[in-house]
This record gives sequence, C-alpha cells and structure tokens, in this order.
Amino acid sequence: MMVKRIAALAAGIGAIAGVALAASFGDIDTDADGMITQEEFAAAFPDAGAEIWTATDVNADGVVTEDELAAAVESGVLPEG
Ligand SMILES: [Ca+2]
Ligand SMILES: [Ca+2]
Repeated sequence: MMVKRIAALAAGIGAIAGVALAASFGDIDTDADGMITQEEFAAAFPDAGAEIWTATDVNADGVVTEDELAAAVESGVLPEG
C-alpha cells in the first residue's frame, strides 16, 4: 500500500543521511585532545548548523566531550557513528 511505500522511502533517506554524517568521536576529534571544538565539529558535520552545535554542546563550554556526543546521538540530534 501507499503508506508502506512512503515509510520505506523515508527509511531509505534516513539511512543515506546517516551514512553521510556518521563519524566516531575519534574521527571527529582530529587533534585527539579528548574534546571536539566547533571547528572539528564543522569539519565532521559540514551540513550541521549552529543549532545542532548548540544542541550537542549541552553545557555550552565551547567544546563537545565524548559524553555530549553520545547523548546527542542517543537523543537523535546526530546520527549514530
Ligand atoms: Ca579536539
Ligand atoms: Ca560541552
């Protein structure tokens, strides 16, 4: 039926976006100092705007920790890496 086809299409689009954005903490933290700066974040997620950065940097200290990244993935702000 039509509804099923739309659901399948949406799932397919989601999977493609996930692949394009997926990255692990170590891949994003290119200088390996244990924190993701906004610069590193933008390099890993070129399509993510300031809103997504703000939503990921929960305590607004200007860097994203591994915990914050995991929380963002868990809440659906970022795709799973
Ligand atoms: Ca870093
Ligand atoms: Ca933070």
